[in-house]
Amino acid sequence: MLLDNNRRNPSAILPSEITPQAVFEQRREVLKLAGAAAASALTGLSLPAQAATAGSLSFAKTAYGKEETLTSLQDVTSYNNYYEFGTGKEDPAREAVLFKPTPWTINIEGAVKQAKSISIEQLLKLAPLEERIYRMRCVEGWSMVIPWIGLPLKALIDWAQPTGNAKYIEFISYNDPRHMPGARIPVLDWPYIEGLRMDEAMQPLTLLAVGLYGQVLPNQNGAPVRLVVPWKYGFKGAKAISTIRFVEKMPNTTWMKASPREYGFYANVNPQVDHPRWTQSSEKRIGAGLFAGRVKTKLFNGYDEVAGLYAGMDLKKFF
Ligand SMILES: Nc1nc2c(c(=O)[nH]1)N[C@H]1C(S)=C(S)[C@@H](COP(=O)(O)O)O[C@H]1N2
Ligand SMILES: [Mo]
Repeated sequence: MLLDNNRRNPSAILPSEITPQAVFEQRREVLKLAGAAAASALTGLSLPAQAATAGSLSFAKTAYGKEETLTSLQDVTSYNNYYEFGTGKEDPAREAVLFKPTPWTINIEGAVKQAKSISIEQLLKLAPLEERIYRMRCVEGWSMVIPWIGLPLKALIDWAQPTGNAKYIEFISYNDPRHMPGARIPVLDWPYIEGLRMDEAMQPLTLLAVGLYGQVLPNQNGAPVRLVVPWKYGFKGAKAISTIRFVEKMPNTTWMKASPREYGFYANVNPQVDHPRWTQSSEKRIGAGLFAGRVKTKLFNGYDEVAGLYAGMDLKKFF
């Protein structure tokens, strides 16, 4: 059933159809987009030419994270976790080059007034786009600072009109082994599924990102739309979202299925609760240099405004 839904998002070129000429044409297209994005940096967001609302979209700068030192665009786009395109950090940048994230729709289903779908073009009209600089912390012990462009997830939730039975939201990433070499390998239980409690999803920090560094979201970072939840470990940020399902029960997420002892549903950044294989008390900033040393990790990644969501909860138990 999930796969049926996902077939509505076909990436245009099958691996078997790729000729050297096709590869060349695609690359040229990619470069053209990169050029257009660079030209409009800081003032506009260029959408892929194929999108219905081609051209430039503006986004507002915000105060979020303006004091932070950004991780370089090079590091943000070449050191990635995206197992659908391989388990190596450098795999996604290479393997996702031909992936076509347009046209795209997100299916909205489950506990909603009416199941429906929304195109990226419609999504972008739900709320003004904002640039927000967020600290990102991966459970593996490294971190980055990324200038995302996106809109609050709350805008989409309001549009979706969930019913009173909606207690959690499930995010299902696009999954098509024909276009995602890593998805042909059962390293995870595909498709990639993440989830949030409803109040976490409505929290103003929770973002649907469609861009970074003034550009359309690169494929390796989860084009065309991915979740960003800066007070949680990076794996909560499902990439290339194809379905959003409102549910009554806590979703069984991909990483919980893979290793429930290591990955909890909440996955809040917490220096007091170590992962069995990695300390969570400190982190390495990617690109900070060989001698920079480790940075102390903060509870909720320093986003103290979310503490109220977990008042009275034992964060060691609900990790
Ligand atoms: N669909 C999907 N989403 C995913 C992942 C993945 O493998 N598949 N990896 C997660 C992990 S572990 C991290 S740290 C972030 C990395 O995002 P970035 O590459 O944009 O920094 O994406 C998350 N989202
Ligand atoms: Mo991660």
